Amino acid sequence: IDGLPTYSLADVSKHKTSADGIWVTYKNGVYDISDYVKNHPGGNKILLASGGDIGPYWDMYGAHKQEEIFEMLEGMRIGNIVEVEQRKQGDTTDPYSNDPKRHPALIPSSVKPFNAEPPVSLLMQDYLTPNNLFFVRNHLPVPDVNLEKFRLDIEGIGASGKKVLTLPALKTVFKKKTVTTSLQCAGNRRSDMVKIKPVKGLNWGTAAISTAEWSGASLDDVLKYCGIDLDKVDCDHVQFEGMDRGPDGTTYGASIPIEMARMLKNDIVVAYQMNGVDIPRDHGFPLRIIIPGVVGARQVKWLNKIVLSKDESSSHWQQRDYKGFNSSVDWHNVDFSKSEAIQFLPVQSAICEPVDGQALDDNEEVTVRGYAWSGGGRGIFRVDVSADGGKTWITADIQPSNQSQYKAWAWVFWEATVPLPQGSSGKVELVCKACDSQYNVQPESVEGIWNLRGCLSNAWHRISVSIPT
Ligand code: MTE
Ligand code: MO
Repeated sequence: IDGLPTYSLADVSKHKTSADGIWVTYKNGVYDISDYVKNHPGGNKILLASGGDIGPYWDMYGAHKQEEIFEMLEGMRIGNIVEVEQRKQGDTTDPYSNDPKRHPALIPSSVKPFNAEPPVSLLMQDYLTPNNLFFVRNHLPVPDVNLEKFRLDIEGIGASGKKVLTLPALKTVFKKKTVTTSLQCAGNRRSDMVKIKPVKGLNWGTAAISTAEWSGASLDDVLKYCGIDLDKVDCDHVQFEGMDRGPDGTTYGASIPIEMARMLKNDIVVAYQMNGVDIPRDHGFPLRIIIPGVVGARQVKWLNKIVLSKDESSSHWQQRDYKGFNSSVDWHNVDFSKSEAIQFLPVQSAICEPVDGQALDDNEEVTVRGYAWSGGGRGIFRVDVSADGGKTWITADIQPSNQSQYKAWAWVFWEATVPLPQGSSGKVELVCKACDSQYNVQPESVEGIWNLRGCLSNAWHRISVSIPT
């Protein structure tokens, strides 16, 4: 190890492709993995770290695999890192300078505010998405919350003045409630809609969806403690407000109708934990509301206020965004007051393996894997997969997920081995579609559901792969 040349992280970052050589770092070692990658083609996850540190990816390998990879790496060591690179000092004029560090595997669709999805190749690695790979959807800078001063206010109808709860009170006064739910952005799979006609919105692929186990106090318990009975209170909406602020001082906010709050009351959680640890800053530290089966936009992060009201949240995101329209409505004739806010999401599924554009090495059959989920607690009854663009179908095996079909808050993973059409010219279209426990199905084409914001993009998912001829 001594006597090997030294490199800067900037040097390493220039080696990301087979043309330039593929380098990675681990601790203070620099490794040239080009030959390894050449000899192990196809879906190599180590490639995600090209030009950078494989440390953040380490957890993805099993314990014995880690040792194997470490030994293998040592054989490819070409040098050492010398400098401890100075972290850039925060620019105080940039409202985003205090945003947290993110996992390098996340694929940003925008950086300020930060929005990113995990690579599809990692989405199904774990049923519960690891916190640092969970998709991130921020509209504003991540607030820096002072825990000493942090309070949750509960006000409005039935609250007889303002009630205030501290974080320690939320953790000790109430029974800890845990729910496993998938969160999906209304814009997941928007990139399929963009292919038809441009839309306004982040160009999400198929991974603006993730799943976690959320723990906290149940909303029902918190309201009861404040003297409010969800079943009797004479209000029409429950509003949630976040601590993230725009330049004009307005905060992120959303609301759900009171009837939804009643229907879901045992499962709405004022959450302080995500997968067993404090919620990370990007996902709402220290508190967020979790409303199972509902669109991501209502699951307010950095929650510091709950208001019982006759009115919906007046926030931009409740009133002038996250609503559906038909495909003839565009920006010149849209009237947001004429459409209902998106709440429960429709049935969805997507193929994660193989990935779009992948070259398969078999021309007999292909094993296809993906996720499926529906809103409103509707489970997944069936997922179908086709290797001929939707003419013939095979029913996939759904991995058991230990939830009732009528109270299924989290996604399912599925898998199907499908024979490949013979005599095809080398390109094959793989398609999947899911059916939920109310026999709702995904629409066949995206044309009929196109809308100006590119929301609710849930047509049959189609990918194209090539097969050896
Ligand atoms: N809450 C606040 N306070 N600010 C936000 O920007 N984004 C919403 C929702 N809650 C948002 C928020 C949207 S649109 C989505 S899809 C989810 O958070 C994303 O949650 P995640 O970043 O934990 O994946
Ligand atoms: Mo979203």
